Amino acid sequence: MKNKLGIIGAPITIAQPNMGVDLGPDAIRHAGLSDRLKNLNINFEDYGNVNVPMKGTNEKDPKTNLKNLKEVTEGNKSIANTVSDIKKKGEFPLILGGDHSIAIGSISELYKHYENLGVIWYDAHPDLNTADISPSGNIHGMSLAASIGLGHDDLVSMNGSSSKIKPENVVIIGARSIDEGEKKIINERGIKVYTMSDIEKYGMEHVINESIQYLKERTDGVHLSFDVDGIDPAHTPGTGTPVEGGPTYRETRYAMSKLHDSEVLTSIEVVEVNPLLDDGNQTAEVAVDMLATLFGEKYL
Ligand code: B3U
Ligand code: MN
Ligand code: MN
Repeated sequence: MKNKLGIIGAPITIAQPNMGVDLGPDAIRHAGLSDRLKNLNINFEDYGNVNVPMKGTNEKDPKTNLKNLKEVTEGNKSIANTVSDIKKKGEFPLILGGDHSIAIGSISELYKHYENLGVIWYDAHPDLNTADISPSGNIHGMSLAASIGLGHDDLVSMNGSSSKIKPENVVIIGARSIDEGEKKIINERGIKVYTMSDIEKYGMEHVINESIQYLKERTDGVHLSFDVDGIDPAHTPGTGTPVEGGPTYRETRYAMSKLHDSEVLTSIEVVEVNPLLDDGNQTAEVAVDMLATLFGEKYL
């Protein structure tokens, strides 16, 4: 399947307000990622962390309504360049965040390698805000919007065209905190969303199978953008904006096992692990369980 993984840490933290999400990549490594991959006989190389600006402010720029636009843009360009190096080597990109703004950089490179890239956005939030409608000015809540061509030009046209992903090539799973402006974008652009209520109604088995089928029919590569706050915070408390009532550890792991079996994924990122907000390092440990499952680890 994947002949070799290229792993990078993408420790952007200033697209959200909490201290500590820059430690996410190392928390995930510390939770034993490399041993689990070795046990699966998966060939990989960890290239360490990308250098990104760490100093930001929690104030919105009154001109843009955004926080730290320049720094977040610069960090994401570096992430895009590193993802490009991994793709050039023919490796499967595995990107460890960092806050969810890193998807702007990763997708801005990944889309170039496919005719029609699809995205699975596993998250409590759809991250479809733009500068005009964002309640917070935090860019981590805008990364999916930027990837479908909506928002500030510096984010939207980063590293290439202004619309990287077609809205109909996106599937959001686990959403349960959707802002008013985001609802409008979902409806207007026809984005496929499985809310938490949908998961309760139809079950994860149905939701993940339908998502895989849907993307198989219309894309030639699928990026999984996995926000750990997608999972219920009972399992992943170490994250900046937890939302009660999410899919369980088991449901999520089941979905990851189905994604592994389907072989649709062509790149993965895991974001928003914040060990400073955690109880021990359990959120990174859960992230590693999910990654191991995505790469073929079996469990009962
Ligand atoms: N929708 C809110 C909150 C939020 C988005 N993403 C996260 N939190 N992690 C916003 O600020 O855009
Ligand atoms: Mn997110
Ligand atoms: Mn989220």
